[in-house]
Amino acid sequence: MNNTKIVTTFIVVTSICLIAFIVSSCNESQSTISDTISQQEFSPEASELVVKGGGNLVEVTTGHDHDANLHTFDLNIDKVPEGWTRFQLTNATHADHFFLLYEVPEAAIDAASNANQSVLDHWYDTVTYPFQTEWNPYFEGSIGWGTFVNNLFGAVLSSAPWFPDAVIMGGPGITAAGTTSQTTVYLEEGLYIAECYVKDENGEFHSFNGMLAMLEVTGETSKEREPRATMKVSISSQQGIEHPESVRPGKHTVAINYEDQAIYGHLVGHNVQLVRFDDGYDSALLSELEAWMDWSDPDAFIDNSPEGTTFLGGAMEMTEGSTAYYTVNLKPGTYAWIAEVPDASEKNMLKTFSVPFGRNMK
Ligand SMILES: [Cu+2]
Repeated sequence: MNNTKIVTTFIVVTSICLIAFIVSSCNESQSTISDTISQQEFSPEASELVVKGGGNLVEVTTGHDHDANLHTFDLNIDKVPEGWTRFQLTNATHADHFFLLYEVPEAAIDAASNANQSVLDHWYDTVTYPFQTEWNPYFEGSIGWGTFVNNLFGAVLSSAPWFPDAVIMGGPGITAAGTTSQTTVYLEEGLYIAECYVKDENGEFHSFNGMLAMLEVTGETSKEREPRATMKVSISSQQGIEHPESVRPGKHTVAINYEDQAIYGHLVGHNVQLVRFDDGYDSALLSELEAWMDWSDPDAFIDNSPEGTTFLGGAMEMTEGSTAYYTVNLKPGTYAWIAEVPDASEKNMLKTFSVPFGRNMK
């Protein structure tokens, strides 16, 4: 992926989220004041990801303050040693969320210091806020897509010229309201920022409304070992998603390999998400799901995935050659691997499969 593509992708993503932060006004359909969901609302299937103690575990819990219109990431720690790092995302709100990690470039750290700001505040002011600001007129229908993209590039490359050098590092994929997911990635020493750019119904990205977090990775070495995969899934711009047809029920550690990376029509790259069909699927539901997966559509990527679908996590976008390990407990049923790209099925990036009852595998 060349720098231009990276810049474009990151600018869009980051800006979207940050912008959402500023323009804050709650929607009727959003969560209510007591916005954290009850324990009973957690999906038992998706929450049985028992994590043993020790190692590099970052526990991330989502929150939502209705009055302040704030979406939040609450991390149990803000500093971890270098190496394999497990992220457990517990979604305690009524909206779907993910946790996309970026490695912060040195130039951004210097720029924040020069501006006498924290890195997180500087990222918000120079990437997230301008992204939302440029997005708003497109969302409202007063400018076209091309104008939005030109405005966006002009704004972010001016305020955050280092943004193209922010490297996408994966992180837990879309995790439905009331579920938990776990994804492990390798992090080198440095500063990392995570965001979620699912939208509120008013077109504001969750990152704009507070869903940004920072994590420091120190020079110490983690004791966490590289996970051992029980299943492999790969994604590439040419072949789409490749996955095993037969999958046994039970706990899996899925090695998600990025054979390459690319920029699509929505300005960002491909990633790998697992979605469960609550009561099977038909072509209409697949179409609805596919349409929802395009953040650049003002009517899509809002609040929750279509009724009848539940996102169980996965791996957010990573650079070519990267691998994330995604842990999931698969109950019998029907599922799909899907990338967050426009027209995923045409790209071979919407792949259904089923998990049979018992152990009668082909
Ligand atoms: Cu979110």
